[in-house]
Amino acid sequence: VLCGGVGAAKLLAGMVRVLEGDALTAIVNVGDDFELHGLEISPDLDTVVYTVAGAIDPERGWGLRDETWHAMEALSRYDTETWFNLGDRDLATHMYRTERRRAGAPLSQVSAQIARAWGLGLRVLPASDDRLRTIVTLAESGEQVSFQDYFVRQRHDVAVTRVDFDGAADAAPAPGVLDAIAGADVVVVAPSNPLISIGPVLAVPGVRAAVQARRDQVVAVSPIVAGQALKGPADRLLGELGHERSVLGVARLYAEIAETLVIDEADAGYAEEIGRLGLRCVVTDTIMRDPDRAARLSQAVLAAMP
Ligand code: FO1
Repeated sequence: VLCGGVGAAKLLAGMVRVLEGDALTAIVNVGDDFELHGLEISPDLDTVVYTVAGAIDPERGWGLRDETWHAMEALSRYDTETWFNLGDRDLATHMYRTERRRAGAPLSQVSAQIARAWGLGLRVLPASDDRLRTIVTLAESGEQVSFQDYFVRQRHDVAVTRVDFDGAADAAPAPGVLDAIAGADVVVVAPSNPLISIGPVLAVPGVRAAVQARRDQVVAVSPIVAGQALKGPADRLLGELGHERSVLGVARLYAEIAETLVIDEADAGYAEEIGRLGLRCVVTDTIMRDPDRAARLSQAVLAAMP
């Protein structure tokens, strides 16, 4: 499963209910990663681990439930940035990852240790162990900012003209990524933002080609329902970056790499047009309101292949 953040994590939490954990490999975006207060932070990797572990905060969709914020309150005394909230328990994950990375462990090894520490059966792989950062160019000023500055500090309510993946050209797929794609019975593109979550995963040299080579076994799930993103800026970004703000825009982005596109019942009217783009279209309820719905969507995704 190619993953971004929240939508992907919810689907994975459903998939582990219908598959044995060890039958599942999550290949997770690292373009949102960044360093803050000397800590290495990997939001999409942590959101996947916390959600599948059942420890995620259900309202926020990121960070841990029952969290406290004393460290951030204490930090606000000093002249440093506090727009990115790190909960007291969440800090332990960033401290551990930073400690291991400073000791020379690759991100893939640290991610495996974190997943194991949370008792997860599935494999959690970063798309790459190398530095890859999503950089967003703002329409207003032409300024280039980090993903988290755009997404969190500016609450992503600023127009964007470009998205670049710094370091992608020199990045290598993390160990196991290409084998997982080549060997999978089904390759799933999770309902994450096609441009800023799945894009950086496919931008790692070799990954897009590996997925394309399996196109007949690739099933993508649209993160856009009735022209809207369920969470985050995917709909606006599609429009700002010149794509159609609908499942058709998603279908065009995925046509080369996926045979099948799963869309929500709200978009059933698009099924024929999607078929004309050369994709098979499966229409089902894709809104994962709870783990049962996520499990049912997972079954539909796994059954979607011809
Ligand atoms: N998102 C926010 O909107 N505000 C935050 O303060 C915030 C903190 C945060 C801390 C750890 C973490 O793993 C994720 C966090 N996120 C926060 C979400 C994060 O920006 C997004 O999950 C991804 O980068 C996009 O999927």
